[in-house]
Amino acid sequence: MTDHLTTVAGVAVDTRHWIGGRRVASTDTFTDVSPIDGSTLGEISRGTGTEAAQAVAAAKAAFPAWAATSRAERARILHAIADGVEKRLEDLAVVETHDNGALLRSHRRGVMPRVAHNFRFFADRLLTLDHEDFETRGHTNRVGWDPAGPCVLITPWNAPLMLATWKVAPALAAGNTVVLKPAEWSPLTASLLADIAAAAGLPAGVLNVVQGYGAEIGDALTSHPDVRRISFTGSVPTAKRIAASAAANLTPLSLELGGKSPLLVFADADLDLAVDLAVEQYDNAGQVCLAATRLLVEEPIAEEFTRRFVEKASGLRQGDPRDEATDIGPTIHPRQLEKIDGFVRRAIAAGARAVVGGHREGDRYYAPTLLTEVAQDSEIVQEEVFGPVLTLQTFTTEEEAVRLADDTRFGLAATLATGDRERAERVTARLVAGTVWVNCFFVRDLRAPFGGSRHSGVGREGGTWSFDFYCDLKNTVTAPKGWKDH
Ligand code: TXE
Repeated sequence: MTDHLTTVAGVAVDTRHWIGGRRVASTDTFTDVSPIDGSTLGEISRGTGTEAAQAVAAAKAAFPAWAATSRAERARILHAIADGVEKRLEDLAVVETHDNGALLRSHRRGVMPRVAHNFRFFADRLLTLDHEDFETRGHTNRVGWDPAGPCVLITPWNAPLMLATWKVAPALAAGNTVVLKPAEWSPLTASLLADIAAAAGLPAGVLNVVQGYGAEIGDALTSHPDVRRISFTGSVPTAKRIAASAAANLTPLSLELGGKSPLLVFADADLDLAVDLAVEQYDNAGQVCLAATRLLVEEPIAEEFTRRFVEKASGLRQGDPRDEATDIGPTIHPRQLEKIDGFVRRAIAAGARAVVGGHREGDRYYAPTLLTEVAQDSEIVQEEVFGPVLTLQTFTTEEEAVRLADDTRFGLAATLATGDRERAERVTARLVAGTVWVNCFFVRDLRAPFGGSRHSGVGREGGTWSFDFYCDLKNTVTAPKGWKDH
């Protein structure tokens, strides 16, 4: 053991940056604590402009060779990374749970298998990505994808490795090199990913990982003239800062931001299903950008819906995320708990009623909460809380439901519970949302686009859309004349 290794539940994690195929320490560190019990997980190298510049330089140096590597070889290495993720699945799941407090059983069975799938999917997609040819008066147009160059990928803490690999996998598949900056509250699995990628044979400098506070290292990454793409998942205020910083070089951005998504429950819905969908919104202690935190329920069934919801929500078990029986874990950080509580206190002061919860549970948990009697223009209805806090409003007509659903500055997702197919089509057509789920929630196919409108983001990830973002499209027009062999 050296000073630079920390051990989390028996798993050794290097706390230094990963730059140009080697570990690099900063003189300064920050303390990474576990949301489970506040224990110190490690002293993490705290990067600044120096490490940002080193990492971008390493990504730039590695770019020509990686871009020129055959697609088949790139795909082979991505599959090898997926193999590595699968081999270390338990390590990744355990470390992630200690670092961000989300359920161990979800990490084991859902999240980490999907991390591996992210690499496999984009590796396979790369191999079927073909140029397109058109003919214009005897000239050929050949449209192809050129890798863009070094990419900066900045990720949040709510699903650290999952969201990081949504970006890393397509960026690498497309032939780019990357600098990944994980969130300071959950940096550990990114470090393990660096180990896995190196063991899988990814050349030095193709994937770099730098750690640190956004305010200290972020600008040096996002304003760097050698960076060709920036992909960010996180909050709206940070997205605005990044966009301003990227503007200096007109660096293209992909922004996946927050939401205040609605769940519309119509009187013709399967009520048990609707209640299940509503209670599911407490997953990951509500720290999910897609969460449908605004329940909009048709008046005649509102009372019965609320009764069943309360019954079901009251049965949820909150506690240690390592325990298989736990439904809801802790919030990521005492600061986030404070923020959640502030939202709820202000809502109650403004006249809201807590039908369920409405308070902290000790210093790490927030009780699953449902607030009624909330005004459409109130803070609690308009702003993303990022905690287990739902509001319930009623509507009497489809028209009113659509109006309420769409009346926020976000546009990430919407969920409908209805037994009427025509209604589902009508309502879906009118909603502004990157994803609409009908009688289901959280079903995600990587072939489909994912992203939001308005303040929920810019651009889409997934399928060919990821390649469109991480590549420069080039059209080559070739004449039939001028050839020596003619
Ligand atoms: O996010 P930030 P925070 C929302 C949610 C939450 C709130 C605050 O409402 O309560 O955001 O979370 C990096 N230049 N979401 O403060 O600041 C930072 O280091 C470059 C929704 O943790 O957006 C981290 O890696 N980078 C969201 C990443 O940005 C900067 C998930 C996200 O941090 C930077 C997370 C800068 N100037 C929070 N400043 C979702 N959509 O899922 C910070 N960062």
